[in-house]
Amino acid sequence: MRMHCEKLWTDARLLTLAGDGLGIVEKGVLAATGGRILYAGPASEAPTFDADHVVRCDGRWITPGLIDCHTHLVHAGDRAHEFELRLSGASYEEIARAGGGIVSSMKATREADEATLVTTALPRLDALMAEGVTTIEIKSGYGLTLDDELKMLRAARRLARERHIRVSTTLLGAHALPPEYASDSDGYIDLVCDQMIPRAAEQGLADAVDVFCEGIGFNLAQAARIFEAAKVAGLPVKMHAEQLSNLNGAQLAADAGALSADHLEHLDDAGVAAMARAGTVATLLPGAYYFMRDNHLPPIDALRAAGVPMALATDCNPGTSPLTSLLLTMNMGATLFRLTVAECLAAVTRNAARALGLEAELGSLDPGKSCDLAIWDIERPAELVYRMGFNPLHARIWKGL
Ligand code: DI6
Ligand code: FE
Repeated sequence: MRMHCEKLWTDARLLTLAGDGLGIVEKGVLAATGGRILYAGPASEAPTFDADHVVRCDGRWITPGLIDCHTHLVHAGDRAHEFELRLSGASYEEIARAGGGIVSSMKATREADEATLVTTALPRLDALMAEGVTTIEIKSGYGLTLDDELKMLRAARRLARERHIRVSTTLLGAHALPPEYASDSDGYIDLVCDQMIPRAAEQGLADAVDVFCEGIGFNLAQAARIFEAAKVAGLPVKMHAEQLSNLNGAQLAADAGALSADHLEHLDDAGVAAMARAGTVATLLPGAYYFMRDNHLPPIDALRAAGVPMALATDCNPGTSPLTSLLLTMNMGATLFRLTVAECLAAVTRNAARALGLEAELGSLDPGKSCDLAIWDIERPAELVYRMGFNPLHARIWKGL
């Protein structure tokens, strides 16, 4: 059989991530047309392609483009000074009570205009892209007024026009209580539900809605109201759940059909079971665990045993995870959380796509999916997880280009 294709990568080793495993193909080819994968598999079983353009890979490995499915990439300022304070003994809570923490990033973000938010986010985005990231999720959550949250989301959308990358945006209006609502958290939730969610949806600025369900964030009843408003607006939901304590947020999220529940250090068995039933992805964020010197591990064995799909993401944010390397995130997932190499690789491809509701489009080298690829100068897949601070990316392809 002869078949035309625009682009053909030959002499490649593939990690297709199709199905359940890594999908290793030792002598592979990958064909694409119109930005979509036509074929990815053994050269011996491939049709004979008439390609407009052939790229020889000399045995390099091709994986799906990496997906960072949980970031707060758009924000102004940094918290390096608070890091210094923590090094001399102050706690995250003390710093927050003294007007630092999320509120200090909120002030800087409110003061910044949209263009400044874009300019300051670009170096972080470039760092991720340099390691083969082709899709990124970006949350709002440092504006905490209607206008400032929409401004953050517009900045996130603009990043997608500045660079060759797909951006999935999430409204996280319920990230923290802004000082002007200090004694009226339900009043703030009214603002999120009655204004932020409907406006963001109408303007096409949000692909999902998130809530920080935590003692220092919002309670279960408030999270439930956010989910209800998101449903009315036709937006999928996710949750920052059980990071510092167990509020049974993941169960609420799973029962609401959430795409993912994220962090999960304090998740219990009932939460695991609810997530397994609902097919909610567990998005693990080892960068925050590391940077906060947390020592309460998420229940990895229970998640694995229950078959809950696990994703890994940077959680890139100025306060608890100033991390812009998805490769290092995989290393932390393995070293700190004891994920296997195969689990780490699925966690930044197939399962990360699912955490964004984009599994039909992304996350594996299946025919029909977007031709988003990372081509690596490595001898074996484990090298992508094993090294720390080394980038073996040879080429990055987004939508076939
Ligand atoms: N959980 C976190 O760890 C971050 N946000 C969240 O919901 C904290 C963000 C910050 O400190 O700026
Ligand atoms: Fe986060």
